[in-house]
Amino acid sequence: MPSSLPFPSLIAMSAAAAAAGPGEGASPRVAVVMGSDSDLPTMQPAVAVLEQFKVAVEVRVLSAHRTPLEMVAFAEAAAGRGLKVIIAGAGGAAHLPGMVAALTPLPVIGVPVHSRALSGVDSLHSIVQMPAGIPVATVAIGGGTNAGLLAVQILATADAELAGRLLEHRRALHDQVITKDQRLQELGSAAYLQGMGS
Ligand code: RP5
Repeated sequence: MPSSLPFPSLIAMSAAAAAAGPGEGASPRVAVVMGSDSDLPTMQPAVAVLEQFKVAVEVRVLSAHRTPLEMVAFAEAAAGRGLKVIIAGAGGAAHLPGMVAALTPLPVIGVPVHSRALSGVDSLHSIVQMPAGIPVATVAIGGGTNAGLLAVQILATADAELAGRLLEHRRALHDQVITKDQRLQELGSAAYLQGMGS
C-alpha cells in the first residue's frame, strides 16, 4: 500500500467486507432527484457510482416549478423514510436543490445541469449561492460522478464496509495514474500522445 494514499487508518478493513452488498430490497439510503427527465443523462453517473458502491438508491423526477407539491411531500418525508443523503440536479433557474434542502435536515448535494442558454452557469449560480442557513453542497456543472462519490463519503463516516470500498476506489485511482506516468516515461510524450489518439 503506497504511503501517499489518504485514509491510512482504513487499511485494515477487510476485502470481504468491501465485497458485501445492500441485499435484495434494501431501503434506499440515497435519493437522486432531478427537475426533468432531460436531466437524467447528467444524473445517471451519480446513480452509477452509488450502484457501484452497492448503495441502495431511488431516482425521481421532481420539479420545483412544475410539481412543487410533490417536491414538498418528498422532501418532508425523506428523513423519516430512512434516506440519509439527497442528490438534487436541476438546470436553468435551478431551485430544486435549495428548496429540497429547506424542507429536510438531510445533507443535500446539488448538481448544476448544463443549460442550453448559459451553459450551466445559471444552474451553478442558482444552486451554489445559497444564503447562510440552508446549505447545498454543490459540485461542478455536470458533476454527477462527484455527487455520487460525495454521498458515498458521507455514508461512509458511519459505515465501515463502505469506507473500505472507498479506500479500494482511491487505491485504483492512484494506481491508474502511476501506470500512466510509467508509460509516459517509457514511451516519451509524442508516442504516448499518438497512442491516446488510436
Ligand atoms: C429545470 O428545467 C430542469 O431541471 C431542467 O434542467 C430544465 C429544463 O427542463 P425541460 O424543459 O427539459 O423539461 O427545471
